[in-house]
Amino acid sequence: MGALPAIRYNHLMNYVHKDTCRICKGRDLTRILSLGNHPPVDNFTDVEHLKNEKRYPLNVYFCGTCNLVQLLDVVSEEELFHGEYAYFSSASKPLVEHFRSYADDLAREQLKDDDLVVDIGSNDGILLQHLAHRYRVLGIEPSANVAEAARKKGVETLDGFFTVDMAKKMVEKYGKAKVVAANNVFAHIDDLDEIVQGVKELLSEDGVFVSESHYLLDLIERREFDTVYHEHLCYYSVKPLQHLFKRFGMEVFDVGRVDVHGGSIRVYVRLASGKPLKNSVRVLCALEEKAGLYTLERFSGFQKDVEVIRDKLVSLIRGFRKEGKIVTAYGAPAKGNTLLNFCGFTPDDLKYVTDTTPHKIGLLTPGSHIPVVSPDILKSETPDYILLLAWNYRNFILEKEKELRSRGAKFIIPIPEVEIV
Ligand code: DWN
Repeated sequence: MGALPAIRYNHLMNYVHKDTCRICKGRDLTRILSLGNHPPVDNFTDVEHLKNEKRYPLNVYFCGTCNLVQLLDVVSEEELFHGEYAYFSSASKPLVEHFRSYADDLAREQLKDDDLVVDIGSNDGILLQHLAHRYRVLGIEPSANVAEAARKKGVETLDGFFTVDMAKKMVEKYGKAKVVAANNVFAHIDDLDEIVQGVKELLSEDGVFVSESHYLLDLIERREFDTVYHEHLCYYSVKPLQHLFKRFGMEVFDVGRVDVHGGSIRVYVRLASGKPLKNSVRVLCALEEKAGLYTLERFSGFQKDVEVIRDKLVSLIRGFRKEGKIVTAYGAPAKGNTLLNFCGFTPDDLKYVTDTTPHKIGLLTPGSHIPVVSPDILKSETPDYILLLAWNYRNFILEKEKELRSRGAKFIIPIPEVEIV
């Protein structure tokens, strides 16, 4: 595993509370959401390990200086991304399609034959697999089991956490990279300075750093509170990212919104060049300003909004259970565990949760301890109600489960508002 960041962990609790902003190092930090104490959302467990389960504070803060929305309770990377990580990106077909299109974008816009493409936090090779036939590709993945899945697809993958030291060694061995990607990982990093310095080390003069993360504007506007969990240390908007990269002589030169993971933002970064930025940067910053993302007031009602969703879900599901109805859940995503634990659901509320990820099947959801089972059970059993935890794939799943719905099963959609379809 790569070097842990140089912050002290409480050896008993494996976490530390910071009191400075991750980007500007300021102290003007105000809590805007408190979800209670939660176990790491990807730490699916089993009966013999229940007693070892730890919970950590899950609170979101707003920085009054650079406006970064972030967690300050940092759980150690070892605890979160230990050897047996449960998340395989390719378990979700819509995500495979998204990254195929993403790879096509990079090939069309950024790459020429034999360029080196590096993906930090490459998971099971979901992006690089679509580029490996034409370019030199290199994944970096700290979770051994997931890295192995990438290698099986022919994607060369280095073990460990990305650091400046790793970048230097990579340049010696592979040369400079034309593209360095970091998708659904740049929001997971506590020591952003280390990563940005490493990216600068690795990138060629005309290289591009491209990163996709869940987008703060979607989170707030669609009340996607369940996307808050300890892996997600940052909830980005463009302005704080501009502040971060400017500190390293780099610039965000293009941005785009992408319809994945409940709404994400893709940013393109280069060495500061004096060349004009794409109009997209100005447009999105203006949209963020209009939406109030740079003011503390914008977040003042979020806690209440989230509690309304929780109370609706709890009364709905426990009402159905009182009527003797069978209620289950569909998809065991990381975010689903934030929702289950914030609602305080247990197997008395939800009989099981189905998931297509082989690694998760047979385990229990962290905190709520609901059994994860194969979707095959739905071929022979028709629950009365199914809580769609993987709501970000709503259309795909409702279409896929037409036959199940024709048997009378109804889906409860929790986000952006509670509805039954
Ligand atoms: O940062 C992260 C986000 C972006 O991705 C990672 N820490 C983990 C992951 O979050 P997630 O687990 O919420 O991602 P997904 O892709 O929303 O997870 C969907 C889950 O649902 C997977 O476990 C697969 C499952 N699934 C299913 O059972 N049936 C998915 C589909 C589409 C299905 O039809």
